[in-house]
Amino acid sequence: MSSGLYSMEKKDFDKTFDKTRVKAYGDTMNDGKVQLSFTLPLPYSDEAKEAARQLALKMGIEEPNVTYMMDLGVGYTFFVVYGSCIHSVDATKIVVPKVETNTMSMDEVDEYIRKNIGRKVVVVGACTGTDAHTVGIDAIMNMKGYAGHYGLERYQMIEVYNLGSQVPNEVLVAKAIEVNADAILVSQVVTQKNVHIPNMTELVELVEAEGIRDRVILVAGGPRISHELAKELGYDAGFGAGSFAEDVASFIVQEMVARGIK
Ligand code: B12
Repeated sequence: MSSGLYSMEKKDFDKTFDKTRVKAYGDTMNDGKVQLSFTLPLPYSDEAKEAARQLALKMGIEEPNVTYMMDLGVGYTFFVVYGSCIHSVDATKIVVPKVETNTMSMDEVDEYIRKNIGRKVVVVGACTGTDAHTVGIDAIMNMKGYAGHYGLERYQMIEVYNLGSQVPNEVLVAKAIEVNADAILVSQVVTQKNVHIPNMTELVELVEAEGIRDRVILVAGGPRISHELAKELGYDAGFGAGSFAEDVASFIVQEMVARGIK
C-alpha cells in the first residue's frame, strides 16, 4: 500500500519498532501476541487442557491462556490458545523469489502476441494426478476467469485446451505434443504428504524424455505452489494464490520472446 497511514514508517510513531526483530503485534508494539488453534489426540479433560498449555509453552508462547476447548469425540480435543510469542524475525533479510515479469492487460497481451510472435499461442493445462480441484485451473484458463479477470480462453491470440482434473501426466504431455503446445499449465492444489512433489517431477521428466522441454514453457500453480518450489522442480514459473490469467499469459509470451520461440 502506498498512501495514507500505511506509507508512514512505523518508527515515525513507535520508536520501539525494530525491523530486524519483528514480533507479532497484538495491541502494543513487540507484545508478541498470537492466537493459535490445534487438536490433541487426548480426551476432553483438565489434563488435556494442561497438555495444550504446556505444548504452547514449548512453542515459545509465554503465559499461554487456553481460551477455548471443544470435545471432538473419540478421544480428541480442539484448543484455541492465546499468549505472547517470544520469537522474532529479521524482516531486512527476507528474500522471496517471484516471477519477474511485466504484467500486461488482456488486450496488451493479444497485441504483444500479434506484434512479437505473429500467430496464436497454444496453451494446454490440467489439474494432474489424483487432484480433483478444478476451480484454480479454471480460474486461469476458462472464458469467465476469476474475480473479474477473464481467463485465457477469452484472449483472441491464445488457443486453449483445458483437460480438467485428475489428468495423468502422460495424457497431458501427449495432448501438448498433439497440438504443438507452447506452454503446459499444471495445477496442484492437494499437497498433503507432499503428493504434489513426485507428480510435478514426473511431468518434467516426461517432457524431457519426449525431447520437447526447450520449446515448451512449463508453468505450475496452486495455493501452496511458490515460484521457488516450481523452479526447484524444473518448471519455468510457479504461481500461487491470487494469481490471474494476465499474470500467466504475460509471463508465457514474454518468456517465448526471450527464448526466441516463434
Ligand atoms: C472446493 C474444494 C474442494 C472440492 C473441489 C471441487 C472442484 N471442482 O474443484 C471437493 C469437494 C471435490 C474437494 C475435495 C477434496 N479436498 Co478440497 N477443497 C476445496 C476448497 C474449499 C476450495 C478450493 C478452491 O476452489 N479454491 C478457489 C481457487 C480459485 O483457488 P486456488 O485453487 O488456490 O487457485 C488459485 C491459485 O492457487 C492459482 N492456481 C491454481 N491452479 C493453478 C494452475 C496454474 C497453471 C496457475 C498459473 C495458477 C493456478 O490461481 C487460482 C486463481 O488465483 C479448499 C479450501 C480452501 N478454502 O482453499 C479445499 C482443500 C484444497 N481441499 C483439501 C482436501 C484435503 C480435499 C480432499 C482430500 C478431502 C477428502 N479427504 O476427501 C478431497 C480431494 C479430492 C481430490 N481427489 O483431489 C485441502 C487440501 C489440503 C492440502 N494441503 O493438501 C483443502 C485446503 C481444505 C483443507 N483446509 O483441508 N475439495
